[in-house]
Amino acid sequence: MGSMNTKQNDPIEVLELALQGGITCFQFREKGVASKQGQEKFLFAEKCMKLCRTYKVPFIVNDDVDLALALNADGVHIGQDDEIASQVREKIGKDKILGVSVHNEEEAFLAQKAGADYVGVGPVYATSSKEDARTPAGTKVMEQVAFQYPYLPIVGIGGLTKENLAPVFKAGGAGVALISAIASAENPQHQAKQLRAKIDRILERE
Ligand code: TZP
Ligand code: MG
Repeated sequence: MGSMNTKQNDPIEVLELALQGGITCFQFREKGVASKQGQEKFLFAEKCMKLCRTYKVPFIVNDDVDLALALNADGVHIGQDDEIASQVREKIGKDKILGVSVHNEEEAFLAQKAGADYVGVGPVYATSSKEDARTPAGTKVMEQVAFQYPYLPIVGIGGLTKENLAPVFKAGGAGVALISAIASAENPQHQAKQLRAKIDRILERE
């Protein structure tokens, strides 16, 4: 769930506020030194998933394909260091969402060939939410991937806020993924609502 704001430290509360604010998809990221493991992780993920279901928002598990299957989550998101996308697609079947992080056209080629429903491209800007994040790459790769694979939805990620997300859509992005902009906001519900409104305005103008 990334870093949380200081006011609302309960991630379930933050998630509910974000859902009330209008987020359209949620990715469960429980990783790092102090992260929950085993049954504790399963129960936490299940709680998040049930909340997402209440709001009819897809619940996607990061990295952990077995957890996604055990929970019957809506999908899985994997990076280049995780299981190979084609194998994950085989494991989860055709009906679950498969997202793959890519950093160049070659990785995008392999991801779409493996049946990815969308690709994540980033970090667009600098971020402190991911310890092993690569050098910020702006939107250049996104533009290239959007040009090569016009029907492959691209989600921009990394350091995005409502003030700086417009270039992602200009570059052909279909959406944005954010952690700190929402989770560290004073008021996550209001923040999500403002993000939603900003994105709607950008898309209307296209
Ligand atoms: N992948 C690339 S950047 C990033 C991930 C998971 C972290 C994004 O977090 P934030 O707080 O929105 O910059
Ligand atoms: Mg990963």
